[in-house]
Amino acid sequence: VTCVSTTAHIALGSNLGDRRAILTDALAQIARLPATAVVSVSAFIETKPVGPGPQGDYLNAAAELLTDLNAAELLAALLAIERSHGRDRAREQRWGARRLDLDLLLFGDVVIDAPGLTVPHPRMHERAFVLEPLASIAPNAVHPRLGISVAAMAGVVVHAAV
Ligand code: PH2
Ligand code: MG
Ligand code: MG
Repeated sequence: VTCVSTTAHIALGSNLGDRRAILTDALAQIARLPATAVVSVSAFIETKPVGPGPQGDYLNAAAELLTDLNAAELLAALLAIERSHGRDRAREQRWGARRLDLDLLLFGDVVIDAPGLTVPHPRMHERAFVLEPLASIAPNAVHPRLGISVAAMAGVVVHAAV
């Protein structure tokens, strides 16, 4: 069998419960997925909530994976891990508090526009809480739609926020 592994990048976030334990556990679950390895993980950073308030501060992180799953399979596995932490999308507010959020940011240089699966993540380039941890582990990863690196995107967002 020939396996062509893809480098994928994900964002992790939590602002309910024992945030550090939840993110650590989610990373262990991702490492146990079939045909998937966790290559690197950023520091966990404390961030102010973006979205409807009041809600608690987030712990955010980014990770680099190597996987033989396709993008749809990887996303389905990430959503199953969210559910295993008690997340119920039907009962929560958009951008509201959550125990665990796992977002698929980049999947190699793949571009997908399907219902429920947009890759690269449609808002990653405007979110410092995504770009800052991502830039620490994958500064040279390139956004295949925008054609610019993660480091460049992070710099633009930091300057826009000042
Ligand atoms: N996620 C959201 C909405 N707002 N704010 C921060 N700081 N971190 C997040 O991960 C986050 C958010 C929706 O997924
Ligand atoms: Mg999400
Ligand atoms: Mg999110």
